Amino acid sequence: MKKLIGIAAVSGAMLLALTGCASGGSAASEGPKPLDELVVGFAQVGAESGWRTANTKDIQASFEEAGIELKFSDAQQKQENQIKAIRSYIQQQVDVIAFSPVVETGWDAVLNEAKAAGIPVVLTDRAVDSQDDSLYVSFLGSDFVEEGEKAGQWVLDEYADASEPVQIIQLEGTTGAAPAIDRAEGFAEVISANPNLEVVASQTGDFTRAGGKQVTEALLKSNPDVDLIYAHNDDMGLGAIEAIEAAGLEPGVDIKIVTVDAVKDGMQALADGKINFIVECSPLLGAQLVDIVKQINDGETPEKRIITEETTFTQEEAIEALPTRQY
Ligand code: GYE
Repeated sequence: MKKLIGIAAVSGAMLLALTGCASGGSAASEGPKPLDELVVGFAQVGAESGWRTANTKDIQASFEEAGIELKFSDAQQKQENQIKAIRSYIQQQVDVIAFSPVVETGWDAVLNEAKAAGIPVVLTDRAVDSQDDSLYVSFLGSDFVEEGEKAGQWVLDEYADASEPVQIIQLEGTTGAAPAIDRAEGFAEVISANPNLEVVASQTGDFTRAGGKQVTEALLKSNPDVDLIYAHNDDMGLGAIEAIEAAGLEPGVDIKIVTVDAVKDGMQALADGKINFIVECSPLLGAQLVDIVKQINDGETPEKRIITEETTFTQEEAIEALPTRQY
């Protein structure tokens, strides 16, 4: 009897091994690699904002802690650089490629190359706009439409009693980037409930402080009666603060400011009364990315969409949260 069970167990194991081979996944058929033999290539967007710096640090620290080698490249906000980095990771036959696509479109060719090479791709933070969702294993990041809706909801509530038009300037993120497209969409959708809320100008500041400052300087001249600035990230809001102060006005009072991210500098400006409301977008994606890489290595299928949990901050809440804020 014992012998029979033994045989059954062996043939069961053989069957498993066979089906493993048949599924064709290289990690699954060869079995998991020891973590210190795994190599992950990460193609980062750039270093455009406080959010990005925090994101890079967190990802690097998480892989270091997990004992997994991380090859890192900074594309300086240029898609061509990211594509080059991904091609070089394919050539180096890394085990997993992860990247945060600077813009949504134009990835199919290089992602097909990764697929043909049998290298799984994980999207972190930003999405691609591709019809073929077999080109990536998982997408880990925020719901940017919801972030825009939360910003819009604050504006809607703040001006609920307004009987006159409220003039809004929008500082957009990088043109074509998922967070710029989605944060504009969610915001527009919510504020459309009150016809008094009017976006009088909308321009990209490329998610940078310098961009936010420059665009605000110019737009304040053409829109001197603006009531509120909605910036797609803290850095552009911080740039807007500089431009508003240089124009002799008081940010947060004469012109209200709503931003997205909640990095330390943004939270400080919120606590100081210069920003009025911040929608959180968490850059701490490292630990979850490590988990996804481990699942792939173990031959498991990670969830296709993993959404980051986030909150919002008023000025009072920022004062409370600042002392323990990690980034
Ligand atoms: O909000 C912004 C950064 O993709 C969510 O990129 C990210 C955005 C973030 O430059 O600060």
